[in-house]
Parts: sequence; C-alpha cells; structure tokens
Amino acid sequence: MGLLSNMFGSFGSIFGVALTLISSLTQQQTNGKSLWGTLQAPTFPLFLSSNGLLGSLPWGLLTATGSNPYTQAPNTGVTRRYDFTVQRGVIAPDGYQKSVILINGQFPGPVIEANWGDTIVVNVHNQITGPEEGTSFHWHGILQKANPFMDGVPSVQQQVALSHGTSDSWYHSHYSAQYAGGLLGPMIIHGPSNADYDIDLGPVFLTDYYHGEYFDILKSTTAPLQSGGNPAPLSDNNLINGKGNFDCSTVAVGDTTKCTNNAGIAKFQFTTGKTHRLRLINAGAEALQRFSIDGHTMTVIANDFVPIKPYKTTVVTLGIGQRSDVLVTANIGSSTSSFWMRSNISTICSLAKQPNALAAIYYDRADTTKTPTSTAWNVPDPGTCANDDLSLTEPMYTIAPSPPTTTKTMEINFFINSTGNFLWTLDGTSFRANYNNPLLQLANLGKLDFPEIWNVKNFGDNPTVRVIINNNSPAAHPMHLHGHNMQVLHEGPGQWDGTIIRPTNPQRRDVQQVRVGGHIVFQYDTDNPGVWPFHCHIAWHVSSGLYANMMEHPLDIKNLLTLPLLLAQTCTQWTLYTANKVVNQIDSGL
Ligand SMILES: *[C@@H]1O[C@H](CO)[C@@H](O)[C@H](O)[C@H]1NC(C)=O
Ligand SMILES: *[C@@H]1O[C@H](CO)[C@@H](O)[C@H](O)[C@H]1NC(C)=O
Ligand SMILES: [Cu+2]
Repeated sequence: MGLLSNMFGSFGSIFGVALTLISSLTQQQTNGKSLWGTLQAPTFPLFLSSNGLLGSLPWGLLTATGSNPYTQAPNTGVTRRYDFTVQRGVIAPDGYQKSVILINGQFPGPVIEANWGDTIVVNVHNQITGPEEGTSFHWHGILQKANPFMDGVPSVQQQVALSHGTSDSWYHSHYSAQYAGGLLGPMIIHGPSNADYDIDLGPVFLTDYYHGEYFDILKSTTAPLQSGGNPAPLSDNNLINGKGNFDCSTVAVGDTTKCTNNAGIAKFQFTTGKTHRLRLINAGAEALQRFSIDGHTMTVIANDFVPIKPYKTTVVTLGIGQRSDVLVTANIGSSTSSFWMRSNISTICSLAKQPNALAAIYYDRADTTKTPTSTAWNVPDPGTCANDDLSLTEPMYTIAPSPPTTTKTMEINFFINSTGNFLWTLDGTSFRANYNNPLLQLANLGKLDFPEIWNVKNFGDNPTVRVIINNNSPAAHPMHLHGHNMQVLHEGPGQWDGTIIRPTNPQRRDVQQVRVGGHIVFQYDTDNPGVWPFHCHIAWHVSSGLYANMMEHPLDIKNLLTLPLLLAQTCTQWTLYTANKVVNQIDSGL
C-alpha cells in the first residue's frame, strides 16, 4: 500500500511535470509561422554584410563613445527591403484560441534588421478583412531625421521608414490599439558596440495579453461609464515571445472548448561560458514589467536606442514601449544547468489577472524536456511605478543639456465628459485625431491654425524645449516622444525640486515612466523640424486622448520639407476609401 501510494505519488508528479514540459499544441497552433521563443529561433550577427564589404564595419570609424548619434550617421547606400502581408488569423498563443492579426503568418511578427545608416523600405500589404480595417506602422524610436512624413502615425504622417540610431527596437501599429491585437515585431539596427558579447539571442518580447479582441476591449474602454464602459481592463496573461501557459479552469464555461492547458512556454539556449545579448522589449498594452533571470546578474548596455555605460543589476523595469539590451553570462552551475527567466507585471501599478510570465533558459547540455527548478531572486516590487533609478543609466556618448529657451509645464489628468465617457487629458486637452487631415501636410502648406482637440504645441523656432510633466491622475504613464530622444533631467514623486540627475550627461531615451502624483522633466534640441507625437504608450490611455503634437520650426516644415509622392498617394487612397465608407473610429485614433 505504502509502495503503491509512493509509486502513484511519483507517477503523479512525473505526469504533472510531463504535462508542463510537453507542449500540448504545435508551434503553428500557438504562434503561426513565428519561431520566436523556440530553440530554432535565429541568432544575430554583429552586423549585416553588404555589397561584398564583408569584414569591414558598415559604419567605418564611428564609435558608440566618440560619435554623436544625432549628427553623425554613416550612409551605407544599402537599402533593405521587406514585404509584410497583414491578415487576420486564429491562433492560441497561450492555449486560448482567438483571432489576432498576423504579419506574414507570424505572431509576434518577423524581424526587421539593418545596419546603422541603411535605408529600410517596408511594403505593407493590408489584407485585414472580416471586418476590414486601416493600419499604419510606426517604427518605434527611429528618429526619422528630416523625414517626419514617414514616422507612421495616421493623421500626423503616414507609412514607411528610414533609419538612424542603433541597438534594438520594435515596430507596431499606431492605428487605434491595433498592436494589442498582434500587429508588432522586432527591429534590430546593428551599430558600433559598447560592450563585448558572444551570442546575440535577439528579441525578448514581454507582453501583457488579453483574451478579448482588442477592438472589443477598446470599445469598452471608451464607452460611456453608465453603459458599462471600463477605462481600466485587466489583462488575462503575461507572455514572453508570444508564449505562455494558461490555466483553462479559469475561463468562462462556454469558452472551455477554446482553451488548452500547457500550450508551451518560450525557451532560450545559452552556451556555457559565453555571454549572451538579450533585447528586452515591453511591447504590451498596459503593464509595467519587472524582468529577471534566476541566479544571473544582467549587464544593461542600452536603453531604448541609446547605448549606455554598462551596469549590473538583477531586475530591469520596463514600461510599455521601453527597451533594454542586457548581457548575461552562462557561468552558473554546469553545462547541464537550466534557469527560469521571469517577467512579472507589477500588480501595484498595472491591472493583471495572471501577472507572472515564465520562460526557460537551457545551457547547452541541459535536458530541454525538463523544466528548470531554479529559485527567483528576492527582489520585492518597490511599488513606485517608476523606472530604475536615473543615476544608473549614463549614455556612452556624453551630451550636457543646454539652457532651455522655453519651458512648458503640462499636466496629466482625466475627466468624465457630459455623455459619460472617461477621457485622459494632457495639458488640459483630450486629443482626438482626424485621419483625413494630416496635420503635417497642413503645416507643410503653411496652415497653422488647428482645432483645440488636435492638441498642438507650437514651439516655433525655440532651439531647446524643456518640458515638465506633472501626473495628477491615479495611474502611472510611460510617456513617449517621437522624433527625439528625451534628455531626462529628473523624475520622482511630487513636484520637481529643480535639480538635475547627472547634469553633465543625463539619461536619454524615448519613453520615460511618470509615477502617480509624480513628475518627469525632460528636454530636447529642436534639430528635427516636424510635428512629433508625445503621448502615453498605454494603448487605452492614448486611445482616450493622452496625446499631444509637439511642433518644431513650422517655417522649416513649410519651406524645407517636401511631401513624398508615395505619402501623397497613400493619403489619396485613404480619402477615396473613406469617401465610400464610414470608418468605425471609436477612439482618439492612435
Ligand atoms: C516574480 O514573481 C515571483 C513569484 O511571485 C517571485 O518569486 C519573484 O521574486 C518575482 N520577480 C520579480 C523580478 O519581481
Ligand atoms: C465624450 O467623449 C466621447 C469620446 O471621445 C465622444 O465620442 C463624445 O462625443 C463626447 N461627448 C461630448 C458631449 O462631447
Ligand atoms: Cu497612460
């Protein structure tokens, strides 16, 4: 009897383990044609060879420390072309079957890879039907110097990219909250390295995940409160590289046939003794993520597109839209070691039913059919909803902020309008887009008189703009500026005390988290004439108006910029399309 129960016990546990090890669904069923998060995922070279120039660096003598990334860019003369077909498809990334948007049949989407100074051309074929929907790609973090038309935000500019900058990023739809439905993928721009490593394992996508369709969630976040509107929905799961398990016993009774347990988690291969580069990307809709790897410290070498002086940590905090490149050396235990990779949604700062994502890391001789048994770092959530300390992240290329020529204070707040809709405001206005009147084109025609709800901040010819954001709302917000890296002078609780963190060389990045009841202070030099979106990157918040347009050098927009023909055509096509059809625009449009 004892023996039997013992055997039964161990059989039970073997069986239990087996259930979590062997994915119950195929990769095709969970992620379509995507290989991200499988042991077959590609690794990446230090740079792409081009025009037979194998062996010589595409960026010549430019370096991460010595070359100003905003004024010096190589011109490689190389164009990298990508063809994206965007379609709906039914997959089950975490075992729960749902309709998503696939790029070339993949979720997450395929990589865009180039060298610093290359030109990237992406041909997007929109085959989204049932229902039809517009789309627009935004090349997150690409500064689009002298090229604001290609930044990809509808009603501001439209479509397709060119590259300046290095390190890692992502592309995503900037059309309503469409990227929460799957329209996203990684972007790797190879540049001069600021730290040595052996193997580039590529993107690690961290995404809060919703079982509802994004359009339904969006409808509910923007609906009047009295008719069930919910501006703060809970995510259902948290995924790494589009994969994760889900406990199907928690789904509604009518939905159980759509749900399969143990869909399978993401796996990564480490080579014993080698140093690996991981490109962490918070590509979610709402959640603040805290990322760690059991037993290993990480060396952070870049934030967003900005290479920084390497520093060691056990946790990296990433708000929506933020990226960090980290190096991890496989030197713990033996060549048969395996460890958990973890990304936890901060439940103090975000709304999640299942906040903890897991993926498995296997050293080269580890048994990849077994789950790791490693123990998590003891790193309690500080609950501030802020990024890791500004003093930690010092850019490789030093830039001291100039004295600002203008300072703008903007408040984040919310209100409920007379029809009961919950709306976010930035500087007193809740933004709403008009897809048919691209602002940049109007400015290009010299028309600078915009409706209040377009929330345009015209900084004229000011060379240096300082912005103080005070967050008087009950949520933290990842604030994202297009067209520039923000020099982040300070962040913290309450009001700014006037001090600057490392005034000789403050942190630069393109998304910065602002705490509840706190502030961020940043500035930028207006070296990029255009109209640049500045907004919260939480999908539901930007949809409900937390957005402004920062205009710089309007005269240059009129006199120096030429509307590209391709863009004029895209706009004409959109006008023709909407002439015959009422576009179902239920949100701010972005
Ligand atoms: C994530 O959550 C697990 C489980 O609660 C915990 O043990 C771990 O310390 C957390 N890690 C981080 C980075 O918050
Ligand atoms: C309230 O906001 C919603 C969403 O932007 C909008 O559709 C509605 O027209 C607004 N109500 C009024 C009275 O302006
Ligand atoms: Cu927000």
